[in-house]
Amino acid sequence: MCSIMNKFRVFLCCGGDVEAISPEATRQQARHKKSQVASPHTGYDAPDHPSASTESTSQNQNRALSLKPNANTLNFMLLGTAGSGKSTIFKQFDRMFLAELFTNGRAASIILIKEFVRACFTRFTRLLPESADFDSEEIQTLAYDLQDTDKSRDFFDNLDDAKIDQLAELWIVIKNSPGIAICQQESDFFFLEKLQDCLKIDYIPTEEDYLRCRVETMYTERRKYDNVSVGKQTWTLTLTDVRGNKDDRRSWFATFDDVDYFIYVASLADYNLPMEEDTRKNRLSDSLETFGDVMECLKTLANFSRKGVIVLLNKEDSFKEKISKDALENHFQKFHPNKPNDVLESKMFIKNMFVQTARKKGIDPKDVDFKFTSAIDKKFGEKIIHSLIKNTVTQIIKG
Ligand SMILES: Nc1nc2c(ncn2[C@@H]2O[C@H](COP(=O)(O)OP(=O)(O)OP(=O)(O)O)[C@@H](O)[C@H]2O)c(=O)[nH]1
Ligand SMILES: [Mg+2]
Repeated sequence: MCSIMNKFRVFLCCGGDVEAISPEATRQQARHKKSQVASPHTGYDAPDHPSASTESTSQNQNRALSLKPNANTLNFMLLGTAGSGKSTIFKQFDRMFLAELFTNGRAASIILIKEFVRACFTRFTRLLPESADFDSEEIQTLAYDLQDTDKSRDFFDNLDDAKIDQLAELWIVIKNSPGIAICQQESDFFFLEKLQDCLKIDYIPTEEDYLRCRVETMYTERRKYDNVSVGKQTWTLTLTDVRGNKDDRRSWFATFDDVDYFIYVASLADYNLPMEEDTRKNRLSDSLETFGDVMECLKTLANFSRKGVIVLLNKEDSFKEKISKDALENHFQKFHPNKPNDVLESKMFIKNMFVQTARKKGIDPKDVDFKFTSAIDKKFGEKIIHSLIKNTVTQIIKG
């Protein structure tokens, strides 16, 4: 019993007393709860032993959060523009506190990944230049057919080994074509590079595959995690995930009053991408503006002093890879680094833009926590979620 408890107990070194957060109780409860994703069950790989040297969130926030007396519920809300990584973080919460749901989601993602690969082919074949170098007429015809959504669906519905090999050949043509690499989004290359595995009939998605699988959120989703032990107390967490598309952002603000902690997710890797909703606009600039709108709204709340805000500067892994090929200074003219293509200088410049945005909106940046993250990281739960919850509870108790 003792060893089981230790397995799931994370000791966080965030300053002050060392406290334990145990998702074990939540897991037990989850086993009895009906899962919200109906799909076949596969064996769940228990997470690694949480490390004793987990990274703490910085202690920027100098405000004490205080909830209603005797409250034991914490409401978190994910905000951020489309594709920034909110739902990936939602999955990471599931992984920690509703493991069975995570496992079911992973199993169900087989079909989503296949559709994702199909959509990538349709998008990329439409971008292929006239000069694309095809090895055969067969592959050229395939490239032409896949541009059409219906034809590509038909092709993917009737896959066999020969067709998968043709796709692999076409993928080589696509990735060697000029201009394609620059407009990729995180998971495109990841899945296309291994399409011969993930289109096979016996494919089982790994945890990373599930975290990398992109499904645009269409409606606000809310999840409740019961019996999350923090220190000696048990808490109920709720987590709200919203749609980041420009058209839906107005709806976010309606429920701000009930939220205790806002998690604003911004993708560092957006610095060189146009928005899908408006291709003339840079995604990172849009995220900064949206963050400004959120700050402005928060400032007007009567109970703002009781709320926490963290900005997760996400996709650090992808950002590091991209910066060496396409410098931030190419896209943000005000950025004059000492060293070209420098990752640290670049990410600090982006962080500073968020800090300045908060300040401009009348929010003291000390009241906002900032953290560089990679939401697909296996240890995201242990590194970020645990310390976020622990810090929140600590502040509430102090308050
Ligand atoms: N490489 C990398 N990919 C990430 C990271 N975080 C998220 N992604 C990927 O980015 C894509 C978009 O992530 P989502 O979580 O669906 O984005 P979202 O914010 O929920 O977007 P909407 O639902 O449209 O509002 C997915 O393919 C994720 O796997 C990260 O830290 N690194
Ligand atoms: Mg989403």
